[in-house]
Amino acid sequence: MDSSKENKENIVESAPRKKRALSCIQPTGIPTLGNYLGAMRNWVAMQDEMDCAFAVADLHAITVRQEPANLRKQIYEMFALLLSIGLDPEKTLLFVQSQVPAHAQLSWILSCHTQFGELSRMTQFKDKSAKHADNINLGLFAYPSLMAADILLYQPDYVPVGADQKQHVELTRDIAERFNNLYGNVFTVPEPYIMKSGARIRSLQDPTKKMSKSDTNQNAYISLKDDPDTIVRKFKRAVTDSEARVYHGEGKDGINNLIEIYSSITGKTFEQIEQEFEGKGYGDFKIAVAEVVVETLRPIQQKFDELIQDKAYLEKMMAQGAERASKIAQRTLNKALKKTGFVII
Ligand code: ATP
Ligand code: LTN
Repeated sequence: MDSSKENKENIVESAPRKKRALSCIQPTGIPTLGNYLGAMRNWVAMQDEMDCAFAVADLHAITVRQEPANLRKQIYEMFALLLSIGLDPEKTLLFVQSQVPAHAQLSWILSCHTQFGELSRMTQFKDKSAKHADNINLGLFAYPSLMAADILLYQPDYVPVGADQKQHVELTRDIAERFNNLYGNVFTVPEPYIMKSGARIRSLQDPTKKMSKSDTNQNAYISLKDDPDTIVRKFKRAVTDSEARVYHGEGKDGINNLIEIYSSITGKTFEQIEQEFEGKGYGDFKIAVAEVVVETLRPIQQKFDELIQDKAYLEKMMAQGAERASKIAQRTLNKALKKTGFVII
């Protein structure tokens, strides 16, 4: 080996490796402001500092019944939205989960290392099985082991999610540690990465609940596709209290939520916001929150409207993502299969 090449390799060798991050979002509807502020916006911020991978978790979506044509439409839309919020496929791996078969394969192996008791404790399972009492299927129950496979295949250090997903990432850590203890080091044990601001945006109609895109009441959430008038109307109707003074305090869940949204977008502290709206009523405050949300969503919506027209481009980007993702995922899957005792040919 010539010495200059040797030198270069040494430099690469000694440079600390970039941290890795992975997260996914289900194509179960147009994301809400909660999804955006709690998760997606942070993904964009992370892509310059870390090696990132983000996926559309379409296999997860069928844990509740989906109409096939609608699911297909939502997969395209969610993929287009990932591009619209500013994720750059040159820097960041973007893909659709079902297009990388290793996810379902590793999920089976991990299922055999996940306990019934652990899965029974998952809040999302309890919530969703109460909501869909007529369809409590095996997939809904086993969902966290598929999520663990999504994560562990890519050996990430961090999983950037909203607060509601912390429990699933912790279970992923337990599964990874159990597997590593049994068979030797196969998986990186990842950490949940939850931002302080925006991690739990609440429903505009019932601020004790999280804002969710599958809420049956459309006034409860701001969809990333809502037009300015709709956004203003929904904020005007947001449930608050009867006190009419803007401050963050106990028993003021509705106003606390609006302050949280305003703070998370403008970067202002709660105190600065309280000062800004001193002597003003809830009406003025709601309009101000609506305005910053409208301006945040405007460029995303413009890009989305453009991209969603171009199916061929979206499919090309999906194919590129799936190819790159499969290479990484297959490497981890083979390692896990081999360590577990399977014959690799
Ligand atoms: P569904 O309503 O279909 O159950 P969801 O919106 O709760 O879906 P996902 O689409 O799978 O859930 O969530 C994608 C990401 O958005 C996750 O990281 C999740 O933690 C985050 N997230 C979801 N809801 C909120 C919220 N209200 N506030 C902050 N983050 C959220
Ligand atoms: N369970 C998540 C979506 C999801 C996910 C993942 C998040 C599926 N696979 C892997 C992070 C990493 C949800 O319901 N929000």
